[in-house]
Amino acid sequence: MTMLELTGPLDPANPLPLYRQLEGALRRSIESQRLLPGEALPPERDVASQLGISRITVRKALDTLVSDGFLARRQGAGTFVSRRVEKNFSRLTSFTQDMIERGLKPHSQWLDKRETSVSPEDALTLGLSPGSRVFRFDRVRFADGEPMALEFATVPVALLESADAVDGSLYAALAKLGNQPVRVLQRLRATQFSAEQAEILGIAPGSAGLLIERRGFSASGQLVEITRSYYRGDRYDFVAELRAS
Ligand code: 16G
Repeated sequence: MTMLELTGPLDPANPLPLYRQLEGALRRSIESQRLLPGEALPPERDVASQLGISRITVRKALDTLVSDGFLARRQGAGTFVSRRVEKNFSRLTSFTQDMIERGLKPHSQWLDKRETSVSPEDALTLGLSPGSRVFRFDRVRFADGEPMALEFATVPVALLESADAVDGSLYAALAKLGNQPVRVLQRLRATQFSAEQAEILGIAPGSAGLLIERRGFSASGQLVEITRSYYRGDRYDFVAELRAS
């Protein structure tokens, strides 16, 4: 499909500036899935010549769509429609499940994986005595090779065979001993990624994200994880179905 077919002609007589018209037209194409996640846009100069507008106008429209998370630029490869993931808050799932259900391939990069003494704060929450042993699992979480989230989990040592029992999925490892969470409490907070976090995720410092602190309880009622997940705001939509009682 050519750009003109996709966006329709832009109108210089319209009081809306051309870059805003282009931005709106592309946004509508993405929302209506005429442009699909992962699809590449033509180079900026081609978009400009197909629509008879300047490259600066094209750049301005694309910049806004990139910062709003509709498009993503990849160094040397061009501009692509973002793969946004819908995270459903009415279901208890793991990152691995979320990605597999969407046909995306999950993988993790370890920042830290070790056995250590519980922090005084986590000891209170987990109901452990000071000095108790816990596993720390700090990871960057990827979908199809793209960093999506940073995750920091604390788990009492008694609930897993070893730290190395967690290779891909923490929940799969917990489930082996029947310790997977069946109920969770979550606290959500808006966050801005620090320079260090942003570098790990390959995004601009100060980008918006969502911090979710999850406390998971097993079938026996034991607290099995305290996990802080920092999800990229430009990759996630958070949805939940709620019913009036
Ligand atoms: C999700 C959970 C996190 C859990 C992880 C396990 C939220 C907000 N957080 O990211 O608490 O530790 O999944 O994923 O949903 P895994 O089984 O793939 O390691």
